[in-house]
Amino acid sequence: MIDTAVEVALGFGSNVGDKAGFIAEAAARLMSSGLIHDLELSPLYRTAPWGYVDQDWFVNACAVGTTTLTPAKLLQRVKALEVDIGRTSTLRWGPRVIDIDILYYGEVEIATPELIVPHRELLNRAFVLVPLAAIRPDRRIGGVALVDAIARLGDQGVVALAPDGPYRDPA
Ligand code: PH2
Ligand code: MG
Ligand code: MG
Repeated sequence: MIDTAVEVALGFGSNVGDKAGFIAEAAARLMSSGLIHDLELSPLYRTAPWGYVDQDWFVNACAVGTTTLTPAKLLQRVKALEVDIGRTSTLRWGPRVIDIDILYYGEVEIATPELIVPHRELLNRAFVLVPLAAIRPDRRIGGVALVDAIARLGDQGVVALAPDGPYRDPA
């Protein structure tokens, strides 16, 4: 625990099963378990798979809130939540029920084998930048405005989803 709450940003991704539902569940459980307070969830986006492209499309979103957990403790709790929600795959960049990444933790910079914040690829991935900029349009990372980072990227296939679908996979 730390004395003063810190603003953190989390990135969510899912490309298996009820993608949007898993993200909603993650956000709800982050709040109900007291890991994150005053959580704001971004809109949901349908995104083309990045890295390993031969897999289903993703739903991505970001959330911002506050925490009193240390970065290491937050990471530990977030990883446990991924497993609780049903994450089993360990294939790097492969299909996953839920991925929850710490994008930034206040202005803190951390580089340990377990955790790098700000997230190493934050400024390069539209599926993270676009949802994050939707809720934190003025945020800068390493001196770079999120909106400028987005403008530098080409089209990475990130499309906002209407709140009531058509994003749910057919049953
Ligand atoms: N996550 C990955 C690898 N590739 N592609 C998209 N579109 N969205 C993701 O969340 C994602 C990905 C590894 O974390
Ligand atoms: Mg992850
Ligand atoms: Mg990830």
